Amino acid sequence: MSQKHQTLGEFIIEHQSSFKYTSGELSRLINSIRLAAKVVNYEVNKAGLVDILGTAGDTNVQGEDQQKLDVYANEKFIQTLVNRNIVCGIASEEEDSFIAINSNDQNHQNKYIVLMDPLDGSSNIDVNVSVGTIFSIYRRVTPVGTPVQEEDFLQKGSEQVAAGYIIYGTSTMLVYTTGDGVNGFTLNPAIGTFYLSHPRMQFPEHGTIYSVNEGNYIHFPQGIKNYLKYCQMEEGDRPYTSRYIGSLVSDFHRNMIKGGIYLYPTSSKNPNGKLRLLYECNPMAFIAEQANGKASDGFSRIMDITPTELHQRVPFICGSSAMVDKAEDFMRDSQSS
Ligand code: P6P
Repeated sequence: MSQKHQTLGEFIIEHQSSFKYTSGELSRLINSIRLAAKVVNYEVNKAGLVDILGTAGDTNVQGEDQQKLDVYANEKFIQTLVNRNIVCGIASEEEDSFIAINSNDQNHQNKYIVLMDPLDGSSNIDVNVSVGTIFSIYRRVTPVGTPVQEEDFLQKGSEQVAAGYIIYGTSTMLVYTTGDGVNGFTLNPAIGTFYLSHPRMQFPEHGTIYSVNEGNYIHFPQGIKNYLKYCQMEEGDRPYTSRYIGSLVSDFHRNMIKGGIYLYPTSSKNPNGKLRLLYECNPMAFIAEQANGKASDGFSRIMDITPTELHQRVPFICGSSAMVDKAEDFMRDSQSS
């Protein structure tokens, strides 16, 4: 089949044989994420037209104001995954603890769990800037047919079987990997179908864009300060361009296409960084590595970190491999000096 007109559904069927596990269930899981993405996309795209803007009057476990669309997206993804009886557990940025599904049903043979940030960058909603959904999929490690346990969710990122994001931007795209490269699908809203628009996405090994909230500069570790000064120095292909949207999915997506690096370091305000390991950093790291990029905490591979808690935060440096290597060099040099 001609790749350029392939739909997401056709792609999933054509490639499920390349997935090392029994892929029927995973295919159904990706399809259910596709459905939820279309439902959320519809609301995100009309957010300015109905009274769905503003906060939901509550805060999540992160202590952040929950935007109504945060709550809506969280509910839609959970509802879709539960109703289609595909997973045995869900963890979400918007849920204090993980959700065990059908845990009292001994016949419950589902083996996949999903971790997600249902609407990342939601502070951008009210100002009409692109936001995204991030998801991460694992096989459970506790016995099938028993209620999921926290250890099912506290697996290293290297154990992920699939990861992806939906970016609700000038167009809506679903970008995901099952460990055999990264492919991007663009939604045709007129017919509600995702088409393969970006086959085998790859980070350029080097780029000239850096994405960081420079307002936190004085709070950064010295190694990060030194790297940013390196980016701004007049030499060779530098100074680089600074581009920061405040939405991880959007900055990551642009950097993967054009080449670049995203940094959310530790700071005195965020001593462990701000981004969450399980449902932001690990899925984006899996995608980055599958696209020949890199993802680090400044010293070591993100996907090698052994998680200790559901909402744990880590420093995050991700993007073109040569740029991540350079940032790590500055971090190591600063540590040894
Ligand atoms: P700051 C959104 O809240 C998010 O998790 C990422 O999507 C984004 O890159 C970052 O935080 C923005 O954080 O502190 O720069 O506003």
